[in-house]
This record gives sequence, C-alpha cells and structure tokens, in this order.
Amino acid sequence: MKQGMEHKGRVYLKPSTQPPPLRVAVTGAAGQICYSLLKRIAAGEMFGKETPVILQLLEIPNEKVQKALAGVAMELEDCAFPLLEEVHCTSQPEEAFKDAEWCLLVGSKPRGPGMERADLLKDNGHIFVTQGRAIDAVAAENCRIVVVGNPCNTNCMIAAAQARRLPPERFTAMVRLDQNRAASQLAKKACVPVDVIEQLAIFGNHSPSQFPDFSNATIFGIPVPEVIEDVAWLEETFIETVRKRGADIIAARGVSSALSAANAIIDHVKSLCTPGKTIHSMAVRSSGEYGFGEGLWAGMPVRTTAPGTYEIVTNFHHDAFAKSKLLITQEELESEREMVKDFISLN
Ligand code: NAX
Repeated sequence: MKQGMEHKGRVYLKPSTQPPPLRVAVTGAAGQICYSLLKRIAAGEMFGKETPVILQLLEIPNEKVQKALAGVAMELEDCAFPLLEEVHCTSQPEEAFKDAEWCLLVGSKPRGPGMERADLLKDNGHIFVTQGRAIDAVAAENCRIVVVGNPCNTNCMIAAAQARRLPPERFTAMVRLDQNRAASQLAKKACVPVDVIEQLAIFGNHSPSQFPDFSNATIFGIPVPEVIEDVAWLEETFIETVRKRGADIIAARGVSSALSAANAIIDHVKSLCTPGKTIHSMAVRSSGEYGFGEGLWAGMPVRTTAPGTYEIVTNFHHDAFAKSKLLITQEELESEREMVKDFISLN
C-alpha cells in the first residue's frame, strides 16, 4: 500500500521512500539553451531518477517572452514526466528563487550590434545585482547558484557580491562546455574514447582568453604531451579550436551553442553533486590560486568533497608556455572586474 501525500489540496499516491521535491530555479527559461535543458532536468538527468523537481522559471516581463515561456511550460506538461511535480512561470526574481535549492542563471542580455564589451558587462551587471540580491533574500539556506549567462565569470562575481547570507563558494560559473570541447578534441586527436581523458582543466575566463590546460591532462593516466607528441598541434591548433568553438558553431548554425551548453550545465551540476577523486572544471572564487587575483571567479580544477561543495585542486604545475597563457586570462578577468567595480562595491 502506498502512502498518501497531500500537496496543494490534492492527494497523491507515492511510495513513502520518495524524497521531497527539489526546487530548481532557472532563468532565461524561454531561451534556446533552456529549451534543451529543462526537459533533461525534468527527466531526472540532473538530480537523479529518484528526485522529484519543481521548476521555477524566470523570464523578462515582456508579453511575447512570457507567452513563449507559457508555451515551454505546456510542452513540459505534455511530456508527462513522472518526476516533474510543478512548473511555475514568473517575471519576478523573488518568486522564481523562493526556497530554491539550485538557481541556474542562464538568462542574460546578449551583445547587440556595435555594443562594446564594457556596455555588455554593465547591462548584465544590473541583472546579476538584482538576481544576486533576490537569491540571497529568498532562496533556500543550502542554495547553490550556477551562472551560465555571459560574461559568466564576471556575472557570477557580481551576483555573489550581493550575498550576505550565502557564502561566495556557493556561486560557481560554467566552463564545463569548454572542458567538454577540449576533451573531445584530445580524444579525437589521440584516437581514444573521451572518457579516458582526465585532469583536464579550463583556466581563467569563459572567453577566447581561456587556457585549456593540456599539459596537466592525462590519457589513460599518461600525460597528454607524452601521448600526443605534436607540440604545435597542442600549443596552437588545440587551444585555438577550443577557444573559437563557440564562434565556429555560430558560423555554422547561425545561432550559438544550445544543445551542448545544456549538456554542460547537466555535467556541471552532476559533478558538483558527486563527491570523489574526479577533477572537473568550474569557475570559482579565487583566493589567489594560480595567480588569479583574490575575489575573481576563474576557471580552475576542482574536486567535489561533499554534495554541492568542492575544493580547488592546487597541485597543477605550469611551464613558461602555460604561465604566459594564464597571465593573459588573469589580466582579462582583472580588466572585467575594473569595468564592473561599481556593481561589486554596492554593499
Ligand atoms: P537566448 O537569447 O536564446 O535566451 C536567453 C534568455 O534569457 C532570453 O529568453 C531572455 O529573455 C532571457 N533573459 C534576459 N534577461 C533576463 C533576466 N534579467 N531574467 C530572466 N531572463 C532573462 O540565449 P541562450 O542561447 O539560451 O544563451 C543564454 C546565455 O548563455 C547567453 O548569455 C550565452 O552567451 C550564454 N552561454 C554561456 C555558455 C557558457 O559556457 N558559460 C555557453 C553557451 C552560451 O553561449
């Protein structure tokens, strides 16, 4: 006999072992990444096949966009996902983030024609100030925040700067798509399956300045430079391919990566939920590791120590070539911080 559960005035028959639903807030929910992402969360691919979810979807207060969001919600309903308990659509950050245990900040303002990077940073700065404050005010005590909307490192730094209740380590930004792209390129070159590539870190900014660190990566436990002896390919072709992959996809598809970005968000969260020895890449708050200025959010190797908690892996060694690449991305992150300094010193 199953146990009856009352929820919103309706009685459900559920196995008594099922955990309570997880509230997941997702912004930019009518956008193209979310069109690939939401169905996978609802199908249990992010939090497991035993965890019911409530999706709290945020979009801008624009009639057309809200209508599109309602359409997405209808489609989710039509999938009849057993784990999807509820979909709540809103234009109010305080509603979207209320009691959320995960906030996936995918929405941001895209760069318009002729727009300077500084303007893009500032426009998005306003969004992430608002959202960071709302999250700090109403999200669950154990909330984790993942920033995807670009420029994601700096947006994450801005959101975290608003928080007084939630510690900055709860805020991470996504470089997992870059890690996955890098792993696929190395696997293809070495003619090996992608899952034998380990210790692959993306250092720095999620931008063309990033350093996909082949030098510490391994293939079957052997350092990549010992397996792939083509130094020119590693130092030039590989790095450039990973850095420019997003632009190549826009050139080919006419729109930016969505399917692979959604997949990377799933990977980011799953890795962050899974303690173990595996090293993965996230943009996290620097305390000075690898030369990144304290308080910057930089892509680095991390290891998950408990569900939702990580430690930065600090024993990667870098030669002069790697150090020169790290310096470029460090400087770019510092320059972004300078451009948004008004947003991080608001409190
Ligand atoms: P879309 O333009 O398709 O969707 C973005 C959605 O965000 C829009 O529906 C928009 O209305 C909404 N939005 C804007 N401001 C908002 C706000 N204040 N609150 C709630 N929603 C808001 O973009 P999409 O392709 O889905 O990409 C989303 C973001 O991901 C972009 O900033 C993009 O640059 C970034 N990406 C980041 C990646 C990463 O690795 N970190 C990779 C993929 C992607 O490029």
